[in-house]
Amino acid sequence: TSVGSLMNTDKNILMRNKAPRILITGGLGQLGTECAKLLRKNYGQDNVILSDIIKPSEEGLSNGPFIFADILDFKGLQKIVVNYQIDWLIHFSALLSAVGEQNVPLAVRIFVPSTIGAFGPDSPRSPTPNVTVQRPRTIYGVSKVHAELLGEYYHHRFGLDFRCLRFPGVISSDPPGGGTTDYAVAVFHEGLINKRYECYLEPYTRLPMMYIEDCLNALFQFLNTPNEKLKRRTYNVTAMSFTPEELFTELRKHIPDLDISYRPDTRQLIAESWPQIFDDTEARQDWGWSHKYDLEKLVTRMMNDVSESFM
Ligand code: AKB
Repeated sequence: TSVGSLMNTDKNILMRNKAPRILITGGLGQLGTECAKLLRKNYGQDNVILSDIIKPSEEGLSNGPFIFADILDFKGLQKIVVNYQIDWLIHFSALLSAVGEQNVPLAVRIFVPSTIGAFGPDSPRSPTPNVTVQRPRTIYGVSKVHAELLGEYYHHRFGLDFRCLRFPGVISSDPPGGGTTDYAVAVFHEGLINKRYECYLEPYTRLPMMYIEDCLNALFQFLNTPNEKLKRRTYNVTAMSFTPEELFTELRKHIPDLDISYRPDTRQLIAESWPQIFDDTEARQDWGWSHKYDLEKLVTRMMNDVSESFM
C-alpha cells in the first residue's frame, strides 16, 4: 500500500458510517479490561474485540467478543485486522511486534501506551518534558522507548497513524501488578484488610500518578483527536505527583489507625531514576487534556472501589 492510496481510518469509518471497530491486544490486563468497558459503552459491545493469550474469566467472556491472538504471530494479527475490519488497534501487549511490517498498520490507528519508566537517571526529573534525554535502565523502559521510536518512525516514513501516551503510575482497584508505583495500589488493599502496610519506597519518593478514570479519559480523548491537531505522536499525561508519606497522610483521614512502616528495596533505585513531576502541558494545549482527580478525590474514590471489590 502506498501512502497515496492509503485509506485512513477516519475515511474508513465515514464510509461505513459507523463507530470504529477496535481490537485491544493484551485485553485482559489492567488497562485492557477497563478500557474495553469505556469503549464498549461509547461504540457498542461488538465493536470492541479483546484479544489475549490467556484464558478469560466467565465475566471477561460475557461482556463482549474475545479472541485468542498472539501478537508475535504477525500473519495471525493481519488476518484479524482484515477479517474483523479493524480501524483502531490498541496495543496493550508488552511488546510492539505488530509494527514490524509495512502494509496492514497503514490503514489502522495504532495506540501504544508508554510510561514515565521510559525516562532514566539522565533525564530531568522535575519537570520532565515531552522531548528530553531518555536513557531508561529497566528493560520495561527500554522496550517502551523502542516502541515509541518505532511507532514514530512508521508515522514519519509511511504515514501510520501511530499514537502513544506516556502514563504515570495508574491507580485502580485491580490487585497490584508488580510495578514500582504499585505501593499506591497495594496500600489500599492491605490498609483496608490489615490496617497495616510495609512500603518498599522511602517516604519522600515523589512520583507522578493518576486515577484509572483519568487515564481512560485521556486515552479516549486522544484517540478521538483529529490528526491535524496533533503536534507530536507521543505525549506525556499526568494528574498529580505525590510521595508515599503524602498519600498515607491523606489515607489516614479514612483509616485513622493505619500503621505504616518503610523497608525500601531495589524498587527505590528505579523510582529515583524516574520523573518526579511530569510535564504534560503540551497534551493540555494540543488536544485539551485535563484531569479530574487530585489526591483527595483519588483516595476517597479508591476507598470506595477497593471496599466494593471485597464484597
Ligand atoms: C510501573 O510502576 O512499572 C508502572 C509504570 C509507571 O509504568 N506502573
